[in-house]
Formats: sequence, structure tokens, C-alpha cells
Amino acid sequence: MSENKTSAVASYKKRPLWQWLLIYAVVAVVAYGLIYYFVIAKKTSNPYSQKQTTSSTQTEELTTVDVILTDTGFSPQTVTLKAGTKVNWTNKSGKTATVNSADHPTHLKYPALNLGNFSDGETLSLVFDKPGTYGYHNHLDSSQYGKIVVE
Ligand SMILES: [Cu+2]
Repeated sequence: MSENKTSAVASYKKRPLWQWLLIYAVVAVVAYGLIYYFVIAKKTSNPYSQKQTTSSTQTEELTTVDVILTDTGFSPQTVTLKAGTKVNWTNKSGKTATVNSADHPTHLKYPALNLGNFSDGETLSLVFDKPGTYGYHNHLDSSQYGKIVVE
């Protein structure tokens, strides 16, 4: 037992100092490598999770608002929403109608809102990106009109 101990000490003493430094250096490089590997792995998984949160906020922002056209007109007549919201107009009036930009009959105020005809049961959609007030009407019955206020 005591012989073993002395030989172990002897072999320890045989190693020159630079070898121990080399071993320490190798161990340190491996340890740092592992740490960096995990840090980078975490960092690469972070943008992914951020991407997920961004897309989930986008889905939150991209809410839809439904406007129903009945024979008494568009309901709700005035819709206030945030930029990026999609408006769905559904025709439940029993007749073919249109969604056209103000003013009747030129429809020049907001050309993107000239969505044209939709028959009973059909839906027209438009995403509003810019703040503003957008008037529209049913060109086939201009007593039916509405307003989209984008904040
Ligand atoms: Cu019109």
C-alpha cells in the first residue's frame, strides 16, 4: 500500500509542469466548449421562441371584424379597429350587393375598398393597414353605407 502511494507520487512528480499546464488547458478548452455549446444552443432556440411569440402577437393583431349586410343595411355601421385588422363583410341581405369606397358614385376615396359585387351568403374581406376613416356603401343601394375607423 505504502509502495503504491510512493510510486503514484513518483509518477506525479515525474510529469513536468508543462504537461500539467497542457492538461489544464485541454480541460479548460473542453469545458468552455461545452459551455459555449449550450449557450449557443440556448441562443439559437431563443430567436425561435421569439419568432413564435411574434407570430402569436401577429395573430392577435390580425383580428377580424365581421360586418353583416342585411336588408336594413350594414351592421355595425361604424367599426373602429386597429391597423392590421381584417374586415369581413358578409351578405345576408338576400340580394346581390357591393362594397364600394365612398363617395357614391365615383368610389375614389379609397380604391382598395372597391371590393365589388357579392351575392347573398358571400363574404368580402379587406385588411386595413393605415389609420384613417374609410367610408363605404352598397353601390346597388346607396342608402346602405358604413364606416371603418382605423386607429
Ligand atoms: Cu356607389
